[in-house]
Amino acid sequence: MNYEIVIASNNKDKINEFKKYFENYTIDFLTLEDLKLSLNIHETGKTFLENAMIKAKAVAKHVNKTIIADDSGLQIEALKGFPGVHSARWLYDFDYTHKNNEIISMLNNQRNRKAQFSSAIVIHYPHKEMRFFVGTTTGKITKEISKGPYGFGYDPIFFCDELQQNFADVDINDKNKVSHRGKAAEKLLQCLLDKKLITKIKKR
Ligand code: ITT
Repeated sequence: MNYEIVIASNNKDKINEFKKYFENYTIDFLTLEDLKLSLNIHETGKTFLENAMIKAKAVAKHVNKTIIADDSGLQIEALKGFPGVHSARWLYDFDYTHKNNEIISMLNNQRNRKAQFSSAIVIHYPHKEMRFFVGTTTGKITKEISKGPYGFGYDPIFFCDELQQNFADVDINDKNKVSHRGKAAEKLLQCLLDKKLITKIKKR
């Protein structure tokens, strides 16, 4: 029988990245939508880790299963780490084309375009034990929005150092190999394998 994990997220793109990352392992992912769970979670933490714990604990009040939560965001060096934990809530009523254009204009004439994406993943087991895993990936903020077909959020303005490509120009598998979420997920995967909660699916 597969191991059931609830993903404590309403972000469909994040959920897709998780499902893709673990597709060859014996996990059945359930989403909040699958569980018909609609929660208004206040992400009041000062760090990605605090917010990931807040999300996991909020869902754990309603579901007695293993839960994972991810809190993530973009940190821009010249803007002292902005938007950071505010990545989702900043200019909340505007779409990402607007937000990405806004960032490009905030960096107008700025030579330092260094940035990183960070992810903190928390796993919360039914017996309340929690473990966390973090990942970062570095890059540069581009001067134009990529028209590439992939990615979401701030991906179209992020040129990844490791891939030497914009995240909007690489598919989900390639992004997962180097991304903040992929690196945190790699540590989570190792933990689940070590605990023998999951195994790799043998291909015929
Ligand atoms: P949940 O809290 O329901 O998981 P969310 O989108 O609100 O969904 P966060 O609070 O973690 O998630 O906000 C992270 C935001 O940072 C997200 O909405 C994106 O705008 C951005 N972000 C995070 N990871 C990203 C990635 O891989 N590519 C592009 N943008 C990303």
